[in-house]
Order: sequence, then structure tokens, then C-alpha cells
Amino acid sequence: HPVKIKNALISVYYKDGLEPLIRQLHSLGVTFYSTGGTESFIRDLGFDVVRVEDLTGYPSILGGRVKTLHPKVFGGILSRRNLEEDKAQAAQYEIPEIDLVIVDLYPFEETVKAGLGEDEIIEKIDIGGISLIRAAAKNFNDVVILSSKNDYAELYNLLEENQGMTSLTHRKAFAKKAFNTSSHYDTAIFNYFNQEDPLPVFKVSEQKSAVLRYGENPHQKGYFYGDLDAMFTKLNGKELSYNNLVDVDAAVALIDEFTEPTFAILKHTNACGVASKENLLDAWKVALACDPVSAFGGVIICNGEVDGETASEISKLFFEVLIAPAFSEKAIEILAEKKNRILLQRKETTLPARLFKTLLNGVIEQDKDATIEGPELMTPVTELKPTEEQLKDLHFANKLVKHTKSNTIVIAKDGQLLASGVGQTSRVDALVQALEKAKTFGFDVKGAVMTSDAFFPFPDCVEIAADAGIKAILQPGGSIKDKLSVDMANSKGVAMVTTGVRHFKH
Ligand code: 93A
Repeated sequence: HPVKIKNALISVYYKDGLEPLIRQLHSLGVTFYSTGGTESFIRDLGFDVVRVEDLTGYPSILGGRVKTLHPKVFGGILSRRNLEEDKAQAAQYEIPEIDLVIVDLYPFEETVKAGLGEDEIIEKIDIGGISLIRAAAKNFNDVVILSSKNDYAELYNLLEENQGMTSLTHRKAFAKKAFNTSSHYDTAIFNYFNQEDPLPVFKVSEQKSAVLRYGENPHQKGYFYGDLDAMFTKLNGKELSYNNLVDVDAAVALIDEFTEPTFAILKHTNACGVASKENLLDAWKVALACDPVSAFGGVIICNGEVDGETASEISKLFFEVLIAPAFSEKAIEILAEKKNRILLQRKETTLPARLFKTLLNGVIEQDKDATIEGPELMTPVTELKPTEEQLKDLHFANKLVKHTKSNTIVIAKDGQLLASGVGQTSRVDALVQALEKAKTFGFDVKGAVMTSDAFFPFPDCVEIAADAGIKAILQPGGSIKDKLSVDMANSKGVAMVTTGVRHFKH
């Protein structure tokens, strides 16, 4: 049923953007009830406003902690207009019918983010405002609830289009938003008290900004819940797609393993080119050389400023996304020549330490794989020990297996990925794929190192690798048949180290 607004209770933290709505409501003959700051704001616009204190007969007390918490306010919001008993009680206690509530809550999250002290944070837990929101949303049958400053314009437009009336559908939609606001708000408070184990906060109310063109394929809908602006400045290019986001996530995780100048090129979350060199230009050329065929249409990431010269080189390749912490002006000019290319400048941010994935009728959660074993955590298990150079390459290749789909085998040399076998159903298949691939792109694996994301169940991989010329192998170890693999390495004159840490990635 359509409702004409007669009385509005307005209590908002941020007053910006409220003025047009106040003017409009005034022209519709609405009576305003309001709390301290909001009341002054409305009065300064030149309109009459009833102080909530005058309605309740109580002043705002306890430093503002109790302003609107009163039966005359909540009775006015919650009374059922179609129930005789409610009507009679409202008349008996002189409770006005409040049919619009506008609240913008104390900025709790912002206060936490600003790193202010606990006292200040606790004061920003809104009690009256959240109660107003919940009460008005519960009574959507008769009441319109605006629960955030982001919604002022929406009500304004709606009232313009509907001669100042709201329908039940409108009010129920506002109620839905309101409960989203209140649940989001309480989740943020819960997370503050529960910092060691926070829940992810998804802003469904801001869903619009998160609608993707489509999901993994064009016939699937896709959404993103998060804050990309907090992570990147987009310097050029089209909208990030669902698959771009998945690859960007994988790229960021991979590059963060490296401190020396490194470039990585990814396809479908797996690296098809990675190199760590003295400078980024060399790293780019060497990374691209790994597999220039797969690199086509890939997602590229590096860990230093992209200069003009490097940009010219990268520009020769068709790619989807390039991510870097910085770009020189010249580099942007060169790279932005193609308007679809997505250029993302990374900001310094800390990412959640936990991962979630839906499956069956629920969600699984785990810690991120946050370890990587360098030479000091590698235990030599063969007569022959790896050289300094080999240890360096094993460390490099261990970072790559960790970020590649299992089963995986990585072959590397001199800070360059030579080839990998990815996402295979057997480890031997992964090794064979890697060796074939290395050959395809003209690499000689003699003297290269090999890493495996999990232990060798049989000595076959060691044998094949050694016969191909691999000189040092890293594996977690832990198979009951470890000894067979070690014996094989010894008989072939290959060095092997174990780390004790498996890096599956499914
Ligand atoms: O401290 S409160 O939780 N106690 C209340 O009774 C109350 N009523 C409204 N905070 C309360 N509010 C909040 O005050 C509103 O959510 C809004 O954020 C703010 C508006 O105050 P003012 O109009 O004085 O600027």
C-alpha cells in the first residue's frame, strides 16, 4: 500500500548530501524530528524541526550515548498502523507516527582503520542509530528506512517520480538494504573484538560496483566482493574480467616471493615465464624467452618500476594485464597506446591471511601457504651436495612449484624458469611434460635443477630427470620409498635436498 510521509526522524553522522532531500521533504509537508547535530543542520537550512528531546521529554544524556532510545521514538516507528490496539496505545501515550527514518551510523570501521585509541573506537559503536534502523526496517509495512548516506539520492529520485509516495515494494527494498547495513556494521564490530580470527566482510549493498561482465564463461554471471581500489590504481585499460581477477590474484601471490628484480608471466594462474635477474629489463627478456607462445594474452607482473625501455619491449607482446608497483611516465605513454591493455599500479597493502572456497553445500577455509624454504631449510640427503649456484636455483624453483597447480615439476637454471609440468594427474606426467616443453623452446636442461611440490612415491622421476641431465633435485621427502629415490640420485651422481614441506596447490 502506498504511504505518504508525514513525520521523519533524521539522525545522521555525515550531513553532506542531505540538503536536497530535506528541501524536498519540506516541500512535501513533512515534519522533521531530529537529534542535536542533525537538528542544527536542518534548522540552518531554514526549516522547522522538532528536537527529539522535546518529543521524549528527556535531554540527550551520558555524553550522547542515550539520545533516541525512548518509547516515544521507538513506539512511533514500530506501531502497526493497521492494528487498533497499537493505534489506541499510540494515542494514549501521545506517540507520533514516524513513517520515515534516516540514519547514517557513527563511522565505526573508519575509526578502527584510522588506528584511534580503544576509548574512541568504543564510543563509535552506534547503539541508538542501529536500533532505529532495525526498528524501521522491521516495520517496512508502514515505514521507509534510509540506513546510509549512500541512499539519500535514491529516496530523493523515488519521491520525485512517485509524487512523494512510496510503495510496499520500495519500503521492503530499503528494509533489505537496512539489514545489510546493520549486519555489516555488527560484523565489523565483531571483527574488532575478534582480531585474531576475523570474518570476511562482504558489502552486498555495494554489489553494483562488483558486477563483472560475466563469470568464467560468458553464459555465467559473475561478481566480485572486495575493494580493488585499495589494492591498485588502474592506469589504463578495460574492466577486469572474472578470469583476469583470478590470474591477478595468482600473479600477486607469486611475485611477492621475490625480492630481486623479477618478472612473471601467467596463464590460467600458472607461470609460463619467470626470471630473476640483475635488472628488470633483463628479467623481462629472460622471462618471455621461457615460453613466448604461452605468454600471448597473459597476465604480467613485476616487482619494480617499469621504465620506458622495458615498456617498449613488453609492448611487442599482446597481453591482458600488467601489474607493477610503479611505472615511469614514458612507460605509461608507451603501454597505454593500446586502450584495452590493463595497467595496474600496485599499492602497498596487506592481504588476508586466510583463503575461502565454496564447495558442496558449504565453504572450506585455510591459512595461506605462507612459508618458502630457502637453502638454510634444505637438508642434503645424497653423497653429492648441491653447489651454491644450484642452491640458489633450487630456492627460485621452489617458489615456482609452490604457486603452480599440482602435480607440478619445475625445471630452472640461472634464475630462469625453463619449463614446468602443471596440474598433471601423475608426477611422472608432470616431469615428462616439463622436459618436452623445455626441448620445444630450445632449452638444454643439462645442469639445471628440478623441484617437486610433493614427494616422489617411486624413484622413476629421479631416474628420468637424471638421464635428461638434471643435476640437483629438491623435494619435500616423506615417502616410505624415499630411500629408493635417494639411492637412485646417488647412483646417477645427482644432488638431492629435502625440505619436509609440501606445497600442494589445487
Ligand atoms: O550514542 S548513540 O548510540 N545513542 C543514541 O541514542 C543515538 N541516536 C542516534 N547514537 C545515537 N544516534 C546516532 O547519532 C546516529 O546513528 C547518528 O550517527 C548520530 C547523529 O547525531 P547528531 O544528529 O547529533 O549529529
